[in-house]
Amino acid sequence: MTTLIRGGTVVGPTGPVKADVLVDGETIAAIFAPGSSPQIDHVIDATGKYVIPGAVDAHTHMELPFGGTHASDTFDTGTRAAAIGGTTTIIDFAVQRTGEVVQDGLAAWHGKADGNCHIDYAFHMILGGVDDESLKAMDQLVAGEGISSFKLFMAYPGVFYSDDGQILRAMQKARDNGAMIMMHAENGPAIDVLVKQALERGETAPVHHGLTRPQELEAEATSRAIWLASVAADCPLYIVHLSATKALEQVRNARDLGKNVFAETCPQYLYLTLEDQLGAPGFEGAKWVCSTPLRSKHETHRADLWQGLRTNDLSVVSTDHCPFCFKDQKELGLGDFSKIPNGIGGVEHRVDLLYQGVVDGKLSLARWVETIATTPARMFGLYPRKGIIAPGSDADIVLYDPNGRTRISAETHHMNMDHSAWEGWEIDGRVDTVIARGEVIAAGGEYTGRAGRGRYLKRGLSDYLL
Ligand code: DUC
Ligand code: ZN
Ligand code: ZN
Repeated sequence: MTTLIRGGTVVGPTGPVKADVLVDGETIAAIFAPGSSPQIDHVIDATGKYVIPGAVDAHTHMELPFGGTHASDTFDTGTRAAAIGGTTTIIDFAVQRTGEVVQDGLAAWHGKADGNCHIDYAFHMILGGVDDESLKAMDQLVAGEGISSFKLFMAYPGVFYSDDGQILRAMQKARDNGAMIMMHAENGPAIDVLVKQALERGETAPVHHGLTRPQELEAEATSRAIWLASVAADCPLYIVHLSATKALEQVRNARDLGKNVFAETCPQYLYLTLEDQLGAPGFEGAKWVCSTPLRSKHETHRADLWQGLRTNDLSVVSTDHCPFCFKDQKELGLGDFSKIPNGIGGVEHRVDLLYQGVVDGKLSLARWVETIATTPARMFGLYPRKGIIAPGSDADIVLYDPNGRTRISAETHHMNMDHSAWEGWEIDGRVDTVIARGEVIAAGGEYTGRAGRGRYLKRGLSDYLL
């Protein structure tokens, strides 16, 4: 079937332009100047709407085992929510648990996702242990499985943690095979000392999760990761969920030196704070326990992160979607903040929350699209299939209504969570229509997609490799 999306303003990384988009089957066939498109029976009227590439969320954790429980969204519920919010591709993190064969961890992740996704999906691989076997597996995943990025943790000793020697070995391997190393950059052993001392003082409330993870320990780990990557012959390095000014300074300095270093931030760090959310009375703040943590509103983090997005020191906005229900899951940490499962759910809201940055004058339209769609696709080897409205690309298209309004609430969201990190927030703009590989899966508030229509995407290498 051919469909013409007529009368809208197509937004790409180079800016907005009035144009009509012709979709043929699953792909974009052509783009026409207004008034020059052919006669087509099936027309979608995009007058007054932005026509943007389906968004790409490069950081999600469906069903992640964490802290004695599992992230509460399955691939079914999480990708459905993503789709409704205008995200048409996710890259989730498959997990190699410590002691497990990497390929077994990957097979288990395929088992969770296969047949359950509403949108196309790909995987990064978390390495829970770096040794001769897992280093060999990295080559096989890059060459044969379409997995070209590996996440390592400088935090969580005894769980996901890798020491500096392991990190260096994985980086050297990545330098050889073209993969990207993604780093959770927080100094875990130092954090563990601060956590123990806080608990000994009787400081058990959720806010102490943030206070025991000071920005200096994020900056130190970020800097150490950057220097380790330099030693590994400038292995490409991507810092995940960057939250704070001092860590951003490390990334900016490295990029100014021309290093192969990139970073993402997440909506929670752009809007939410240690005092207003994590420091909410009683145990309420548990809803906002995530790592890296929310930062103080009395410092310049949020303004600096918005600026980093404008200057491209921050290249991508992902969600780090890792939802846990308050009841029975977050509650595991009642009386001990260190037992609260870490994570915030937000896969449904990233497109809207970042559009609010456009409304507020913090981002251009082009930069909005670039940070939520084009750059994540390019960063992780999905471009030009995803992340752009161009002939030959998959017809993943969102019609965005700048005159609409979005109200966020646990009562109306589609994620499998009993609360919302954004409860009651009102946002200018609204996802109007979502098209995934040529199929309209959401329109005017009605969802018509289905589990199993999403396909696994084998990824190539990053476009940003030097
Ligand atoms: N951070 C989180 O908040 N949750 C899961 C893992 C992580 O690094
Ligand atoms: Zn992390
Ligand atoms: Zn994460």
